[in-house]
Amino acid sequence: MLKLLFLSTPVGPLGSGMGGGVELTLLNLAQEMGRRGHRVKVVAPENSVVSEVSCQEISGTWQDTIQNNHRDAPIVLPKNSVLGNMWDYAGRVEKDYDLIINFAFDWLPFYLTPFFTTPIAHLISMGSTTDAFDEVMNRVAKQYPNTMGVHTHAQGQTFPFNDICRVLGNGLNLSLYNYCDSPDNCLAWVGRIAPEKALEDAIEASKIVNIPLKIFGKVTDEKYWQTIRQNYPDGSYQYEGFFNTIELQEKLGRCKALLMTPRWIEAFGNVAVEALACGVPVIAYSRGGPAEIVQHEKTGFLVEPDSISGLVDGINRVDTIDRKQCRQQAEKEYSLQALGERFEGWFYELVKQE
Ligand code: HBI
Repeated sequence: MLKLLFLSTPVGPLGSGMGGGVELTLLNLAQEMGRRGHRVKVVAPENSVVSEVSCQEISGTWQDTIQNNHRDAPIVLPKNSVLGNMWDYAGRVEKDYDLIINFAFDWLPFYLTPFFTTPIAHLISMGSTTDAFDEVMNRVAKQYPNTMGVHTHAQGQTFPFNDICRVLGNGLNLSLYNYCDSPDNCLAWVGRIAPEKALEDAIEASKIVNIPLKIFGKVTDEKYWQTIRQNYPDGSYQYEGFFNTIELQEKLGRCKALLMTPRWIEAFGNVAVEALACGVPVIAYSRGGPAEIVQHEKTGFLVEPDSISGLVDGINRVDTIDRKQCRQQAEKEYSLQALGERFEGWFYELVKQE
């Protein structure tokens, strides 16, 4: 039995959707490790919503999301940083734990790693973003090999230390997702509404095939969303809003396909697995995480990145996909049991090494 301390992302409370995929990963992992008999404590910004797992809420100023930064952006910490406060807490209690797992994609947890005695495992939730951040991750990777966890090879390859990354995939609580065999005539797009997700491409493709697009997710970049609304005034798309997992899967399952149009290297792409779990084929740019999840022509289509016509071809062929194959792939590779197996093995290696 391991005593595990999970340090959350500082961009907002767990359950708010600000943290995108990493919120889901943290909560799924905490519950699965609990099921496996380990003791888990989550440290997260105040007003986090965490069920079945004990959570230490920390006050302070949220961290700005890092993905809009230029490569030469300096490291920024706001006054009364919640990230700093979370790690102050970790420093006070580290002796009570066998392993600390960091879920923040931020400079500070890496910089602090050598000052902690309890080993720290880093689950890296994005691809390389700024030089100053890469520098500190690289130093930790060299000094503590095997502590840098990534979701996919594509994500690992964006870092200078990709040869010593631990590739862990990801996983979901599939019991929350119901298989749907007969969809309505609509397409889905799911994700944080922000420039790096290139929602405009999905809207363009849905207009060409004349199939309505349903958009699910949190608007995390208001200016970008206004631009979309101005550029595409007519109703070929419907913004459904941000839903919790139970509501999302019910609506997503009723779609003919999920369109994934990432402009950036998606570290993983939880939404691809959520769609597969509901029997929904995924039509994705062959880039980043989704390219390692979708089985081309079996559970969806991988198309040339940034090619609207590629998306259109995929949509026109989507009825050739057997939706049951999608659910089966999710069960085989992305269940919580499969996720727990991979992470538990990693954790024991790190605790033994110590
Ligand atoms: N930005 N500064 C910062 N820290 C994070 O942990 C972070 C982020 N942006 C996005 C994000 N995490 C999550 O959406 C990941 O799932 C990508």
